[in-house]
Amino acid sequence: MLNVIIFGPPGSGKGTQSAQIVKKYNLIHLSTGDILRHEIMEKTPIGCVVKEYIDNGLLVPDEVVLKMLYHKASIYPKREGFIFDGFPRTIYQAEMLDKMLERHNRPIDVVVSVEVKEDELFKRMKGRAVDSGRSDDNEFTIKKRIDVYKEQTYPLIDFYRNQGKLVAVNGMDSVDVVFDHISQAVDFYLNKKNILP
Ligand code: B4P
Repeated sequence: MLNVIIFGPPGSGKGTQSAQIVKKYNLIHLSTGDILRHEIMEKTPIGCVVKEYIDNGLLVPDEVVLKMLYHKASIYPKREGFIFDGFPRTIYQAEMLDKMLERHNRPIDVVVSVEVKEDELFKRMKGRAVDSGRSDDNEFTIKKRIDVYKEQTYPLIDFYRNQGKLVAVNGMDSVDVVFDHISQAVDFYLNKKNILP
């Protein structure tokens, strides 16, 4: 069993890479961005609350995200491993995730940090805006999301480096090449820990 976090700034390709990682390692994909967008699309009470945060490029409050995440994670059988995509995004979320996983004796194995330069992030998200229909893919919100990332999410790099779980991969290459980098990093951890994929 394997628990992976895919980490990186907005537009770094977390969602894109997660789609391939889940297939190769047979993991459950938990994307807080996807879960939140689903709530908005369904116009649920939570969706109505979170829409304003997302449209303004802000993080949704920790308690809302944590409640949704716990609920989603509890649906799956205990033997499955997860890839956490876009979560955690604050130190508090990371601490709460560690606590939740400790209770089930299934800690995070590896945190893959996908590194992409800022001008490339803008380029990708503006490119995606053309057909994503995402209300947060516009110039003002993209800039805000990157600022929020630097302030609230980037500190997680040290949090996981101190746990000895962080591995950085170059996210500037093509989707397939980035996936190769990630696979090598995950396989290295699997071998080190003697875990079968
Ligand atoms: P997310 O859904 O996580 O959005 P993201 O960071 O932009 O996505 P990602 O990095 O996955 O980019 P993608 O693969 O699509 O979050 C959205 C919002 O939800 C947040 O701003 C926040 O408000 C809220 N939220 C989510 N989680 C939260 C949490 N835990 N706490 C609080 N709030 C939370 O890639 C982007 C583009 O690049 C795509 O068009 C893709 O095709 C392209 N691309 C990918 N890889 C490429 C490559 N190698 N080369 C060229 N293009 C590439």
